[in-house]
Amino acid sequence: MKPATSNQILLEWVDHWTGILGPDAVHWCDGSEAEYDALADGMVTSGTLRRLNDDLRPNSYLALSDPDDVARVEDRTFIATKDPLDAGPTNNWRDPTELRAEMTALYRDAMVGRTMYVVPFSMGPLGSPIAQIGVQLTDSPYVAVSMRTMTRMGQPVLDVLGDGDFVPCLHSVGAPLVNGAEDVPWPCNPDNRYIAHFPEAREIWSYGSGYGGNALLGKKCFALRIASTMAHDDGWLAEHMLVLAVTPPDGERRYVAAAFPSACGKTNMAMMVPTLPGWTVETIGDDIAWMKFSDDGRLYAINPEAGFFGVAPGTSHASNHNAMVTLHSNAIYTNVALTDDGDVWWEGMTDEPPERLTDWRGQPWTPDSGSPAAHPNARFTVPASQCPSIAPEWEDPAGVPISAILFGGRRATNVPLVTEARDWAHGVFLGSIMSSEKTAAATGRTGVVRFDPFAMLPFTGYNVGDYLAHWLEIGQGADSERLPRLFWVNWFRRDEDRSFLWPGFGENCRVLDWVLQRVDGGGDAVDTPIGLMPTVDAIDRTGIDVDDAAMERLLDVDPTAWEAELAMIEEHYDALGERLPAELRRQLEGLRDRLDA
Ligand code: O2Y
Ligand code: MN
Repeated sequence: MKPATSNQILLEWVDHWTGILGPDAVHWCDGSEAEYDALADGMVTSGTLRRLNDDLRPNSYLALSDPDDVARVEDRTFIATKDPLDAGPTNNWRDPTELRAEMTALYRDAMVGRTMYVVPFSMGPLGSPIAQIGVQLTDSPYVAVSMRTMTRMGQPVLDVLGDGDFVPCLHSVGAPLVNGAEDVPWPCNPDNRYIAHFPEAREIWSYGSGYGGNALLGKKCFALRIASTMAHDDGWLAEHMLVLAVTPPDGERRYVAAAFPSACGKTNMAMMVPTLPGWTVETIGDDIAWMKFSDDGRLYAINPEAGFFGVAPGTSHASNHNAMVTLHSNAIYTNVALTDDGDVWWEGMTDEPPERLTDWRGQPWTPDSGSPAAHPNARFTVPASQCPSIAPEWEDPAGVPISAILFGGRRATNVPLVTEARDWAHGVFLGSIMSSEKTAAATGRTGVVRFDPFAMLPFTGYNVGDYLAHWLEIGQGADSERLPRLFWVNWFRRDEDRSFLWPGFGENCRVLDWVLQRVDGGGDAVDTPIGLMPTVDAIDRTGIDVDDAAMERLLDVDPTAWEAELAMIEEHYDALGERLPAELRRQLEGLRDRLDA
């Protein structure tokens, strides 16, 4: 297939890498449905995909990965900058020259026996002033079709690109088929994985994995790690945030962004079915937000993605009805279980598991098997446009104006249901101390607290101290009246008997209600040492079983418990290194003083 572009830099880059990678063929992806179908058919023939029962899951496929290639590999994720300090203490640093040499040796002839796909993609609606273009070279047809779902992909992207700049993204599964060697369903090279970022050159090189964020380079690698460095340099924000459109009855439509660490229910919240009568909550995005200032001084967000790459286990009509409806067709499932009638299943989808399944390793499975039928990180890849809650304006090239940003985590203790920041700098402080705790599975007791500033710990492509300084600077340069208001939320606080104090899911719209009242200058609040919190009656509890005592516990700030929290924050800050902004230390001292008062 002939490339329909005259972009010389792109053509030369593709030629250069074709020479090194040595593929048998080069395929420029046009992004058409016919191309998607042909690639999927080819993968059904090769055993990479299995077509599901068309009566139950039209136009949908199941992929089972290599058991050693099932998730992002943070220990093999590198930020290569000239100065190690520019990668900072939270990233794995590599010298760019050395890393390029090491990886080029691996890339040599890495695509022998395979086709190299040239995948032009746009992160964000085509032509949006907030969008950016990338081009990924990959030898994985699974990646090529997944990129069609997750991004705007193909010829229209080349048309918009013209002679402009793009982010070069290089990917190989690292499994050449030398001397006509036979292929396997999921080629990869688990002993030699590299997910490398070169922020100074704005380039991504990935090798050895065909899975998710390691291989679909538009997502975490580009839209977060590389984009965060672009955003730092150019005065915008690339964040690990969902975006919602919220419309109260007879109220103004508002847009709320929310950062939660991985595995805190972001996709569920993004597709929330609100329980308050007359409210609508609609989805703009479920994982990543790019936010830029517009001429009116407000921050406008786009969802740079076009699809959802969500965790399947735990997704059900009870936990996320809109996701279940989204998944009715045109999906690729990876590492879920297969039913006898050619449908998919995963833990949590139904109360009772089917009597018999084929598990994610392709083995017969029964409820007595003693292992999960679906891998805990099993995924679905599905177009966002199919989501019943998708907002009509989700592809507006101008983006949507953000009124509030929530910072969340999963904390059994100490962190109240909702706290409003006093001002932008205080909000940045709250974002910097976001944390989650893992329940120790064996005991069900409180586990280790892991701080995850802005839910960006694995995704900031540069020094975390500089990242936090950038957030502070965004506030300094803006009209404070037009900035989003910042809030800290925790749906996961538990009672002494370990039960959750707050019902969560669709009931979280009650917290959104208070948040939007605050944005509008209303909502009853009290000043506490950690920020502004709702009075016990400020959040509408009509129709839910949360009594005053539970609400008091949800909003409790216990100075003794917070002494221990302060010590943890101190330690967390020490680990963030020498570029931690002094302002955040000042904020911490302010908190200490208020707790002591
Ligand atoms: O395991 C992977 O490769 C993907 S991780 C992921 C996927 C979608 C959305 N968020 C995440 C994440 O880790 O935050
Ligand atoms: Mn994520």
